[in-house]
Amino acid sequence: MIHRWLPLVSLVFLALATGASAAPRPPVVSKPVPYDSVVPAVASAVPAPGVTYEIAAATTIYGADAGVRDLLARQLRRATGFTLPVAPTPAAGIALLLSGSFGDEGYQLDVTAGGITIRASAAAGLFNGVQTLRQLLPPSIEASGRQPGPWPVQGGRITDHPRFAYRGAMLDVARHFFPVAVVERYIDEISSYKINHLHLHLSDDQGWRIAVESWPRLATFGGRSAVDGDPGGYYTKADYQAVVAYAVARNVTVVPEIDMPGHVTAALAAYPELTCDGRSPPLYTGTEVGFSSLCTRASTETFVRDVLTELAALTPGPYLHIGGDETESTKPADYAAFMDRAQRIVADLGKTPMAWHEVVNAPLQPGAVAQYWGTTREHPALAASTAKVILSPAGRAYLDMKYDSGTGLGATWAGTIEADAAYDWNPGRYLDGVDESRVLGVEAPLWTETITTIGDIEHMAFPRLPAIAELGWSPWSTHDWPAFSRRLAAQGPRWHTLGLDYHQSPQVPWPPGS
Ligand code: IFG
Repeated sequence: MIHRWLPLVSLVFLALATGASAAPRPPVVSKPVPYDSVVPAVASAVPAPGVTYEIAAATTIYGADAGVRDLLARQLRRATGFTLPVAPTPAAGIALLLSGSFGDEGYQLDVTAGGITIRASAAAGLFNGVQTLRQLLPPSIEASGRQPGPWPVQGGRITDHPRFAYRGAMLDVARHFFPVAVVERYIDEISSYKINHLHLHLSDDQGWRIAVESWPRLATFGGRSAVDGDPGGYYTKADYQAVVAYAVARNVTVVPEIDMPGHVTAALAAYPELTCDGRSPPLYTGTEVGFSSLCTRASTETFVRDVLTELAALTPGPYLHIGGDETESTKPADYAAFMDRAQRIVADLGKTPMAWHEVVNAPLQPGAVAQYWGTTREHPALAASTAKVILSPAGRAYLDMKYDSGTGLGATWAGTIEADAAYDWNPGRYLDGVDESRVLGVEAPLWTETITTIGDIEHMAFPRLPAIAELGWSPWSTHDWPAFSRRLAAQGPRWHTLGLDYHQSPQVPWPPGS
């Protein structure tokens, strides 16, 4: 039998003897990423065919704004392994310049064979330009360790700016608590798609998540519970300040929410004086809504003022969100009086009140913002009000809705939302009687009744959060599902490299390596 193998064996020896190796390894040619792969779609892109700049060992990153400059250097050093020194004054390589008039968050990105320049009027614009630049590099740039490269960037010019000023993501840290590190990773992920607000839902029936010195049991007792009896927790002031600092460095404004007068069982369990009958309910670990209410009497106002005063002092952003949703256990007249007073307290603290859209059933403070979460395209009271509007239509933007009937996590009360449904709506013309001029922007809430890990968060947020990010940033003229699905596909290898556990939507032509 061995005779049958002789020819093969001799062939192998012959090959080895003559040094003939396997087929030559194809050269690693990283074609530059095309400009139309970027999410959100940019306002204007003029590629220069055949022109590329290659980030290499000699590249320096320079610019006066050390924040964005040093953040970019850290991000690029990891995967390239290059030193990438930073400098405050011009040098060869990547320039981040504060010059010109590009609006609050706009930028201009120029790539020539000699270097890359990002110009902006403010650091926010430089940050946004850097997010675009990251997407113009090969997906392996997102790796946490050194990759072979090369690191070409398509030559040309991108001029870009947002359609809406408010592009938000909400994380419900009350139903389930998430440590600072998880919130910071989520900030990394949302800010890479130019989302610039993180709304933290800090209190609800199932838990109180922020330390309040004047009412300590809110967190120390009210923070013990979570849905299904899962581990509770809360942010100390230092924790919250760390999240805020991390967010600010990535052009993200934190919007804290204390949900009132409903969704308050954790607070009532901590302080019986907040109830009308003086008897605290037990801590709650279920998932019902609408059954709790603060006792809306004068003494409760002290509680509201104390809590919001401490929260305002920790929050550099302009908004305090006071909730106001699902108050079936509060009499309408009491609700109106309570929300009127709470908004005045927010305004007295120099902040702008934000609330769920039910707030239009109360007198509105000038400048108050209503967050629409309905499932229809009309809300007459909201249309008739003076409120500015943030759009979070539950059937489009609620990331806790299942993708389809096969999704393990999430709910279906507002329907199922696949990638195309998250994308195919126009925030500028969504609500009857609400003109685009009243629309501050969009926000994608992630409620966490069924969400317990960063993997769960990422599975529900990706690919739908980038869809909401594009609706908030890109000109409506770029709105096109087939093109967007290809742009989403280009994100797949990046998310794979990041170890981000996204939903491989069957609607998206994911490439190999996704
Ligand atoms: N509605 C409740 C949330 C949450 C959500 C889950 C709002 C404003 C259902 N209120 O959405 O607390 O339970 O999808």
